[in-house]
Amino acid sequence: MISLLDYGAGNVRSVRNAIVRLGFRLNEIRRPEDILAAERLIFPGVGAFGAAMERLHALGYVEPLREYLQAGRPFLGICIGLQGLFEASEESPGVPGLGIIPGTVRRFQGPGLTVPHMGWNGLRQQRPAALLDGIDDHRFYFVHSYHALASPANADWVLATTDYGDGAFISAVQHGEVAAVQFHPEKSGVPGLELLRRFLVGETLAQAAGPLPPRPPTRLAKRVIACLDVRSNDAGDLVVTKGDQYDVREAAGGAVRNLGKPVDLARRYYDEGADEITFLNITAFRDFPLADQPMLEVLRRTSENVFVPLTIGGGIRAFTAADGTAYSAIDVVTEYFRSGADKVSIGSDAVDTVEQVRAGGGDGNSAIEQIAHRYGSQAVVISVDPRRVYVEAPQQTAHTVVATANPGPNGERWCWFQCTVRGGREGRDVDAVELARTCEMLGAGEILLNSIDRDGTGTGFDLELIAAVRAAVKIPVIASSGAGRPEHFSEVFQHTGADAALAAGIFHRREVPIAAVKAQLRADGIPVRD
Ligand code: 1PR
Repeated sequence: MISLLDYGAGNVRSVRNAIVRLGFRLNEIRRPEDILAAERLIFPGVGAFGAAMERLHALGYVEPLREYLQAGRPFLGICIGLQGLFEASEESPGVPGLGIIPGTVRRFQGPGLTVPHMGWNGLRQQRPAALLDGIDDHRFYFVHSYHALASPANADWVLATTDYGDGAFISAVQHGEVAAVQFHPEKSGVPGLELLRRFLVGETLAQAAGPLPPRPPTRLAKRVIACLDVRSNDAGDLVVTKGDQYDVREAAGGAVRNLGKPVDLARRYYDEGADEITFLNITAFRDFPLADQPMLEVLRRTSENVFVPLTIGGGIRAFTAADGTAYSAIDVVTEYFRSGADKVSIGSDAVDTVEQVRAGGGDGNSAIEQIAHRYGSQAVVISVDPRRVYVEAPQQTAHTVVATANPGPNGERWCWFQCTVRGGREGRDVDAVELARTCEMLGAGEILLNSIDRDGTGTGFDLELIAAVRAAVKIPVIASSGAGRPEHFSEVFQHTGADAALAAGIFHRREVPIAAVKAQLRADGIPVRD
């Protein structure tokens, strides 16, 4: 019997799904005494260090948890579940951790370093241990802004380190039956599930083999993301569709293009090696998203079988339903997280928020701020839908302009990138650079950067747009729109510093397999997850 310490702070559905998929039954910890009664305990921390510790205190869990850990009983911490074992964290000064491992958790920093550390990175196993032996040469999925450092005082705990920025941080610890990992095994595909299985069956103790050979530094992989634009077709069925420059109908006024069933396609992309899967509910701006039960069902069914990160976007904002009931953006995303999402993406509402902030009307209560506060910045993606606006000279606009190698219709050599809302239907007086910067300041954790000009064209990503936004923020940027060939992915990584690249049409139509994209990246020396 496996006990799950769900202290109600976020999405632990993925951990649950992975455990159930591995054939185990789950026991929920509901009272402090359940902790000491547990046989094997999993602590999947989410959110911020301070919030997690405060919650554990409020629930009366801290003392029994310490007792359980000090007795060396079977334990697996995940992410904040690792950080909480330390004495303190810079994330929440003054809030003590469980104090089982000596050391303070620090924030990543460094010139030009993208934070959070998000994506697939490797491990340098420090000593033999059945938990990792033989799977330590795979990459695992990380998402965190804070990290623990190895020191002489905690040397006997360190099982693996991972390189990021200028140094290495602790990515796995183990002491007897107590283990914890900074990455998310439940989101790390087959090797992640294997690690979980080993913990669940009790195959975790160190083997008697000799010391391991030194490992080369690890590298964060560039992510390849499959995107499913989802909406109801004219018959009312939820389908994956795909537009050309955001027009998803076959011909003017024709039927909505139908490229497959969302759950089946997501499963296919997981099997084919997608590093993440994104669902965009593209017409959710019209209706209240929580009324869209089929979409929630898609998420639930996908998360049962897909063990890489899932993002969902569309319609995330505060909403007043027809009966007058007011829902906050938190109500909407809580339902998405409960249904299996790991991240949510906000489009139109982010543009409204940036306009308000610019006008001095930011009240600290935007959807971005609320969600980042409650679920952590890493869970908040901003989906940007920009369109080029050409100008003859930079002085013609107050927006951030770029000199373009693709001149406008009248030979204009400059352009800015105008944000739109409602699926490109309405342009606003906000540019993509300002949007990205302001949303980062408000707490967003990642930018999904589309391009209406390039969407569905297969002519390659808009490198000028992506480079401009990438240079403006420290959070990860996902390049999107226009991929037509594997070479386009290498190009976007080499020329813009994007952290991930997303495509839709070429994958849906089976024109380019994900494996071909990764083979190209590998051939060009760009790190990818196998
Ligand atoms: O504004 O918060 O309700 O969110 C709506 C979301 O739906 C936004 O993320 C917006 O990007 C998306 N969306 C709205 N209308 C469309 C449309 O196509 N008519 N899709 C739409 C955006 C763009 C990409 C696409 C890439 C790659 N789709 O996500 O997948 O361009 O395509 P390609 O590889 O085929 O070129 P809100």
